[in-house]
Amino acid sequence: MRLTRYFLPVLKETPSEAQIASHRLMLRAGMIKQASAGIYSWLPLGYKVLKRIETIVHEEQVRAGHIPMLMPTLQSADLWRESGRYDDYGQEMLRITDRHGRDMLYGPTNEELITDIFRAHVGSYKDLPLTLYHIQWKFRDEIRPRFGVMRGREFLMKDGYNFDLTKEDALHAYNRHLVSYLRSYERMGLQAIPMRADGGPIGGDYTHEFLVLAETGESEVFYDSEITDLRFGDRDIDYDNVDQCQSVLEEFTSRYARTDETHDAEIFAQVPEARQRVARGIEVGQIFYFGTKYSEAMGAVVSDRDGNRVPVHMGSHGIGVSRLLGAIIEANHDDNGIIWPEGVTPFHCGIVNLKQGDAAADAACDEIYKALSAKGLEPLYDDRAERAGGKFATMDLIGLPWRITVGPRGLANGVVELTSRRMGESVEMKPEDAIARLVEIYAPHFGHIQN
Ligand code: P5A
Repeated sequence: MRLTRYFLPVLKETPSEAQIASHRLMLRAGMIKQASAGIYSWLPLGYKVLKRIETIVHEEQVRAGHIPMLMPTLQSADLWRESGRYDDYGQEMLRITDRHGRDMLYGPTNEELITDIFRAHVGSYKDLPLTLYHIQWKFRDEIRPRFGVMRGREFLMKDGYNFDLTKEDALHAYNRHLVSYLRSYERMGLQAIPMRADGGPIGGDYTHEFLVLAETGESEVFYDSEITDLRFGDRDIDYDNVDQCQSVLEEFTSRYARTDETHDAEIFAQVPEARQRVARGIEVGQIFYFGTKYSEAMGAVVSDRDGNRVPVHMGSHGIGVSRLLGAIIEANHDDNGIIWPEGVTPFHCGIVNLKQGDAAADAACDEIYKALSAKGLEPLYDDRAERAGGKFATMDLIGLPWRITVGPRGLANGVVELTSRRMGESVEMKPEDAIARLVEIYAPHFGHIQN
């Protein structure tokens, strides 16, 4: 993409309404624009990152054997009356009446709708196990929407629902989700720690939240510092292997890690004092096992091996897709702007032309642009007739991890500069070497980029 043809409305001033870095930087980098309280338009740069995150989530869910689909945002109140949640959900639910006087609502979550789909089409244990998911907008009329996309009213969530014959099978589904979430967050360059939590309005007493440690996080968390040494890494996992998934769960949840909702001072005191940590975190996901809560209320039953009709065991599992942009920025920025992890960056590298209009510099930039594109990399070429300082400031603000700087003086020696946004280091090299280096860096993150 050439910057002169793109839509990147960066702001010079720091917006006064933004209290935390991620909100400030998303507004300044022209990623989002508030439409009304807690509701945002996703401008091209923000939309690009949102899609990157969605892609990672999709890939990891499909890898775990879960099936993508799409349910609507608007739901009928009748289903929620069946589960008993229509009254329970309170003012967080946005209620709408259609022209025929029917009660509708903008879905805050989809347990009822998916259970209705299940009961209409599945009647036998032979069709189980089944896990369906979608990535869809939700609405929760939060009393205090704040921090930009972090606590929105309209927000994008990946929500998945498992249906199993037995509690044992449903717990395997729970473990599968835990593993796939660990993989997903690491691909986004994040460490998200599973912590024992509370079921809230979703229900169930077996639930973990995934928290990214950050001073600006809304949740208070208590943990054993050893947990921060754990990495999922690139280990191979067989999602059908019950023991393997269970052992990952045990590895990642055996040390003390709880949110304030379930914190127990007595148990925490047993953690060696030097390893006790009290901090804040951003909740980027939550998984639940709630048994037959919805299947009993809504008649989602199957016949088991003996022909008995039994309610299915269920769980639901959510990732805060839009909130993740905020969480990633909170964990990856400096005074000059965002520093995207390679796995989610909107463009793979910036090209800065130090002397726009100089025939050799323009030609070299065009060539580098073409060569990068041919390898499947997406560059953002700053081809504006601006001073170098302004171009660098924009690149730093929008946070592309790598920048190629092209100028007449370097070209005279056959070199350009490759700069790491995170390390701040610049290395002079031949253009083809810079391109080869970027291919090497990005190939592990994007399957289509290869030498
Ligand atoms: C699990 C999937 C559920 O709703 N039902 C379907 C279950 N869980 S949850 O924990 O309430 O939400 C899942 C994730 O969504 C994100 N989230 C939000 N993101 C932005 N703004 C909000 N107001 C908001 N509320 C929830 C969180 O990341 C949460 O973990």
